[in-house]
Order: sequence, then structure tokens, then C-alpha cells
Amino acid sequence: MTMPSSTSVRPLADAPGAAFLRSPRPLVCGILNVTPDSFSDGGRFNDPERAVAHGLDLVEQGADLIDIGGESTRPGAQPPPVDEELNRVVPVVERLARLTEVPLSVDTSRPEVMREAVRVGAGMINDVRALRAPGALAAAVELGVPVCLMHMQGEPDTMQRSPHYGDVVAEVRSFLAERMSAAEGAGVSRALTVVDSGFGFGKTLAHNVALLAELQQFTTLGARLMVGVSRKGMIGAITGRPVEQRLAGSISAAVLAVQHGAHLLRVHDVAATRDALAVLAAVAKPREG
Ligand code: 9MG
Repeated sequence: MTMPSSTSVRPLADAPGAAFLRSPRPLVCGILNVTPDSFSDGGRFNDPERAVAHGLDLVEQGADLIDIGGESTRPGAQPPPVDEELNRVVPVVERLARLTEVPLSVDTSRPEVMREAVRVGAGMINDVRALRAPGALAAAVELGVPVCLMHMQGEPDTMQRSPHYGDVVAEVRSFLAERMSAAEGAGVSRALTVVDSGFGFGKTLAHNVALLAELQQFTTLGARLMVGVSRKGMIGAITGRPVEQRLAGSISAAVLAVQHGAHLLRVHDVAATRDALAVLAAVAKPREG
């Protein structure tokens, strides 16, 4: 039997701050939304104490990384004022950084939030706007932490009105290549770059399915590949399930993503995802006899 090669990944060039990205196994990034209105857990963790407790629970479940965000990017959402985003995110990053060694990522597009979050302990930036906001590229260069560049067509408030592509895979890939060049040209080390095709961000179900089926095409960009499909609308559309019943669909898509080359999975259900990846790794391991 041919073993899927994507469950063990090539080491990245040495880069300070990127040690966790060099893991030979796929990494599980737990989602911590500190927003009143995210699509799955909106409002559950916008009290800092509850957010920190949930972050520690994600650590207990086996998270390799925790992504903390104060802007809901669900379809139709408007960005909060910058002060509000800072107030939501910074205290949670600061407290969690004191309580766990697990790397923390800040999910933001704003340079002010990137700087403050890294100052208090974040070790990665996850930007759904791929450093296109004014000042974001300069902040990423200055901070020198790994950065996830994600594809999104439009902005969250309108992105699902009429997403349109000629060839979704080719267009998303060329956008990510362009953002990688922009980041590298500005001074972000390629070894610190992660890319993400942005499932559900300005995409129909057919676009999302095409991206998942052709995910290998993103592995040749020369960066780690992140995938976020957990509990998303595409899982609901495929399974016919409401958001609170999408675990099995999310796990199936996560395993497929790893088989197709994903290195980082951004998920709500860390323990279940770790179990699924353990089964995949056991099968992928060379066996005797
Ligand atoms: C913040 N956020 C919500 N969904 C996401 C996804 O699929 N990828 C990344 N990188 N960030 C996301």
C-alpha cells in the first residue's frame, strides 16, 4: 500500500520564532474567538476569564497553537473599532501567555493589534486579509513572527453575496503567490510564512469543494499550508447539519486536508482532531512484515 506522504512534512529553513512550524507532524490550532458574534461560538468567550479558561481547555485537549481573534469574520460581519478589538484580544493573550507554553497566534488584520498582541506574548499573526491593510506588512516585518496569509474575495460584510471566479484554484493560488512575494519583498522571511486558501471567505460550496479537492496545488508555493474548515457552512451544506452537529463532517474534511498536504488545521474540536490525526499517522507509518 502506498502511504500518504503528507502526514510528515519537510523541515523549514531555520528561522527564530518558527520552531513550532518545523514540526514533522501536522499541527492542530485551537480556535479562541473573543467576539460577541462569531458563527460557531460567538458570545461564549467574550468575557476574558471564560476565554482564558477555554484557551487552557484547548491546551489540555492537545492544541499545538491557539488562535485568538477579536474580529468576527463570519459572512455579514463588520469589523469592531480598533480599541474594542484591542480590549478583547490583548488581556486574553497576556494572561494565556503567562499560563501556557503553547504558542499563541493573534487573528487580526490591524497593525496596532499585531504589535500589542506580540508585545504581551503572541508568537504568530493570522491575517485573513493577508497583510493588505495599511501598515500591516510593515508591522509583520518589524515583529518577525510567523504570519499566515489567507485568501478572501471581498470583505466579510459582503463576501458571500456573489463570489465569482474563472478558475478558483488558479486564482487563489496566484493571489497567495503574490502576497508571499509582497511579504518576502518587504522583509518577511519565507520560513515564517504560512498560506491558507480561506475556505468560506468569498466562496460558494462549489468553490470550497474544488479547493479541498485540489489542495495539493498549494503545497508547491513554498510555505506551510493552513486549513480552516471546522464547523463551517460548507460542512453544513454537505451534511445538512446545523453548526452544533458538524463534528463528523469537520473531522472528515480535516483528515482529507492533511492527506492532501495541509500542515496546520484551525479547529474548534482539538481532542477529536488529534485522535483522527493519530489514526491517520498510524496507518501512514511504515510497518514491518
Ligand atoms: C480567522 N479565521 C476564520 N476562518 C479562518 C480560516 O479558514 N483560516 C484562517 N487562517 N483564519 C481563519
